[in-house]
Amino acid sequence: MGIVLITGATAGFGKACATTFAAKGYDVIITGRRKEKLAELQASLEKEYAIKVLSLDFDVRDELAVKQTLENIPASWKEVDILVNNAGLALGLSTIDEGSTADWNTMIDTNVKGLLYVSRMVMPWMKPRKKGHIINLGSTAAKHVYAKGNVYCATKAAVDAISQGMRIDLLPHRIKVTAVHPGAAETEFSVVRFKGDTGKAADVYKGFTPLTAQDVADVIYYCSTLPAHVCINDLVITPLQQANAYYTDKN
Ligand code: NDP
Ligand code: 8X3
Repeated sequence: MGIVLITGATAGFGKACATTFAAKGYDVIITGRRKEKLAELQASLEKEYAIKVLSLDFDVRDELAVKQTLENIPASWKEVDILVNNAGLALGLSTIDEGSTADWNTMIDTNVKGLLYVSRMVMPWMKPRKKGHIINLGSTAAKHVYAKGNVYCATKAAVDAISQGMRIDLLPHRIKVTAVHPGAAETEFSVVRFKGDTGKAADVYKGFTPLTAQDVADVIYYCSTLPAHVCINDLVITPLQQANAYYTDKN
């Protein structure tokens, strides 16, 4: 089938994407910081499906680690057909005057710079092959800013803009770029945002049925199945009860 590289495959959307693409016969490159989660996922995918898995543990914020790790994978693994730029996070919810500069740096470095570092490495592998597909995880937060979401929303608006720029850059090379913008999905996202406070995280999803990681992975996979001349540029997916990033009809 081909090769898919998925960043942030240790949880949530990335893990569901790895499983979904593996089930369809793709070899998968799974990345993340948590080595034990990568090892578990690799073992289960290899057991379940007749595909190959390459696990790479690196922090997308670490430019040198991204470069050295990806540079050094075997040439056959560099024939990446689909890159899912998924690794990302929100940290905290606060007004800017009360915000944590450390949290801002982590979000900007991960969601924006990390995505760029990985793309910078993979795009030159795709260009000579005149084929490829880059799928970037934005968010409804890219489209509308919600109260106290300021910097996280800005990072996702940046992903939206970077996706548009990438599309222009890559059109001559016939490489597709799709930005997928999910609304509220129950993954580890809110536990990370609220720094381990599982009660606060669970409250986010009360009063409506959130998306699951699998819902989002199914949509990402669908985007990759279209004929060579068709590209979904920008796709927003929300739970039925969510109209946009700041309006959800709870109960
Ligand atoms: P999860 O917290 O469940 O998963 C996030 C993944 O990103 C993990 O695999 C984590 O791996 C990885 N990651 C985070 N920071 C880094 C880093 N510095 N280096 C490498 N990997 C990193 O979140 P989701 O699956 O929900 O989110 C995935 C993406 O979708 C994110 O970009 C998020 O912003 C976006 N999104 C999420 C929505 C939601 O409601 N859940 C809605 C819209 C968009 P590890 O910790 O092992 O490094
Ligand atoms: C994640 C969705 O609304 O929690 O991007 O910011 S939201």
